[in-house]
Amino acid sequence: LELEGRLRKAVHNDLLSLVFQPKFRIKDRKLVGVEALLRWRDAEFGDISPNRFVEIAEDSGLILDMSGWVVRAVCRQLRKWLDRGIVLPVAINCSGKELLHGDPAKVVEAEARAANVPPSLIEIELTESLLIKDSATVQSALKRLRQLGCRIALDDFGTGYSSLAYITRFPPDRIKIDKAFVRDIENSAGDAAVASAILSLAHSLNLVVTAEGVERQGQLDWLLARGCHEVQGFLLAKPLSVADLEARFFSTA
Ligand code: G
Ligand code: G
Ligand code: NA
Repeated sequence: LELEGRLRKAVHNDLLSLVFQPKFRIKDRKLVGVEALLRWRDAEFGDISPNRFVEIAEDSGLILDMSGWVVRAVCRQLRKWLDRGIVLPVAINCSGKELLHGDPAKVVEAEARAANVPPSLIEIELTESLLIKDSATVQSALKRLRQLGCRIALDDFGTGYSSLAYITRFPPDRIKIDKAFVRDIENSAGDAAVASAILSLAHSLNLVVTAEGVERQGQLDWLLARGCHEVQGFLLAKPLSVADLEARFFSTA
């Protein structure tokens, strides 16, 4: 409860920050986008994991203010990059509560307009668990995001319940293979089978596939050989501050 109060203060006083994890096209390792990940360092408790504080935010109703903060921060960052001629799509994580209780399309539209950035540079990553609640509310929220020009990605693919039915009813632009299946992909026949099935499904539906949690060259080689399009993971880049990201990919020096 004390943490909840501190989180509320952090959200309302701009004490959160974002890091950005690069995504690469496998075949030539070209940077194709970044995923925005929230960070919170409390003065007393230190760094608190988003796994923990996103849950606190959801349970306390803070989640809508928090995701509003994220969308605004991302739009402002996109503007700064565009001003320098950098066109870099940014993915934002979206929790189920945000889709069910909020109006993400309205928030994205307002913030994108305020910052004067095209919504097509924003991708929304949905965790599958929420899609089990395949409600009319979720469907219409997604439809409106899409109409705005946002891309939709299904995150943590393979770990949920309704994934297979879901992608035919609401085809996303991209699916992300959960890192649980990537961890041991070269050695575990089971994980390899799941990843192969996801890849062939995605190929036949013309979806882009991003593999998460790639830490070793062997995993990358496996994925490349089987037609995975993009990778994310510590092998190529961990989540980076804006300064580190720019120094590595956009330094003019
Ligand atoms: O960033 P890792 O670096 O620790 O992130 C842990 C989890 O927190 C991830 O599964 C990610 O989806 C979630 N997360 C990170 N940033 C955000 C955010 O801005 N919104 C939501 N809803 N979840 C986030
Ligand atoms: O599920 P989602 O994509 O939202 O998760 C993002 C989380 O995954 C963040 O906590 C991020 O720090 C973490 N992550 C990113 N790359 C790797 C990796 O190569 N290995 C591991 N173990 N975690 C990673
Ligand atoms: Na994600």
